[in-house]
Amino acid sequence: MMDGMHDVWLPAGPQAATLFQLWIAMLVVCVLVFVGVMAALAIALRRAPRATAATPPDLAVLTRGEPRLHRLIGGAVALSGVLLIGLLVASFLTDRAIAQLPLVDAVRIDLIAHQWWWEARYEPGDPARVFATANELHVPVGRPVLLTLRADDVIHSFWVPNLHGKKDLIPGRESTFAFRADRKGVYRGQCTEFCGYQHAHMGLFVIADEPGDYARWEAAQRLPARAPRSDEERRGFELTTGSTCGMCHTIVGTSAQGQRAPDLTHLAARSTLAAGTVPNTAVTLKAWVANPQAIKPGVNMPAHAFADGDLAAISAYLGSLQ
Ligand code: HEC
Ligand SMILES: [Cu+2]
Repeated sequence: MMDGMHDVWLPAGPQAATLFQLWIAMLVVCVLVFVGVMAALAIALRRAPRATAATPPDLAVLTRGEPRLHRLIGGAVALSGVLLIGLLVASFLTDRAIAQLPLVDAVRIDLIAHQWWWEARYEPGDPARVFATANELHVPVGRPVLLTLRADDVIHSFWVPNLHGKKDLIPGRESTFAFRADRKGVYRGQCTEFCGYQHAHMGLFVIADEPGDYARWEAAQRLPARAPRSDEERRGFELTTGSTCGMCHTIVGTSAQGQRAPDLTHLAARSTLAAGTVPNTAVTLKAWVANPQAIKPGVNMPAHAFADGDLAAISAYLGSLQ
């Protein structure tokens, strides 16, 4: 199964790099302050008078005052203020920097969060070029990506740590989010706002391809579904389009036109099923169609009572949808 990096320590884009720098700055300041406080505590403990129960109290300190101590404490308070304001300024500048990604020639994607999967519609503004996929977003290296975020049911949150920070997807409230991947690779993401039973199984992958690979992927995604080639695939096609699947799923070029579930037109081009829950293989496909509840309990797809041979045919057909 696709692993993918999932690590704020390995930024692969300009915004993740800026956030990483802020994180390092905060870590350094906090470590220095912590070490300073601990050192002051150690000195104070060492210098504490070794009094016993019988030692009379030193009342002279009441009239003498402690001007040196006051200066020290005043200085430490002032230094804390300066450091905090410094971090505030750094955080403000980081916010500005990550908002300034140039969007020339951006890949536009509508990203809609569902319980518990991600719907992606590429180039939504252009009816001739629009296509849909789910859970695995390919993007070209070096080109900005502009996401329009929406949620279908409850609040979800998009987070691909190697590429950017988090952003919530809120029902009824559209927002945008831009990032750029500067290094080829597979970057794992995760819904980071608790959204119900299968929240933990709501992963996604951003696959940053070289521009040529991306162009090939994009061109292939835009084609309608491949026609079945073998008898088994044909049987699978008939079972899939002839049963309830099409009420929820779309397979472009067939009668399956549902809008409630992942687009299956090019299912075989994805390496995982059900938002990164299981690898996409003939075995898992069969198991998933027969009883998705066993793999992802509570999922919004019912079990289907097919005979074993029929399941194999469906799996063969879906597995052919490159
Ligand atoms: C009531 C709606 C519904 C019906 C009917 C339905 N599905 Fe699904 N299906 C879903 C939903 C919702 C998901 C996404 C589940 C998730 O990941 O949380 C899904 C996921 C899948 C996936 C995984 C897709 C991916 O990209 O991860 C496959 C494959 C699939 N369904 C095949 C089928 C087949 C084949 C049928 C018919 C036998 C069918 N489904 C019937 C709702 C439905
Ligand atoms: Cu969630």
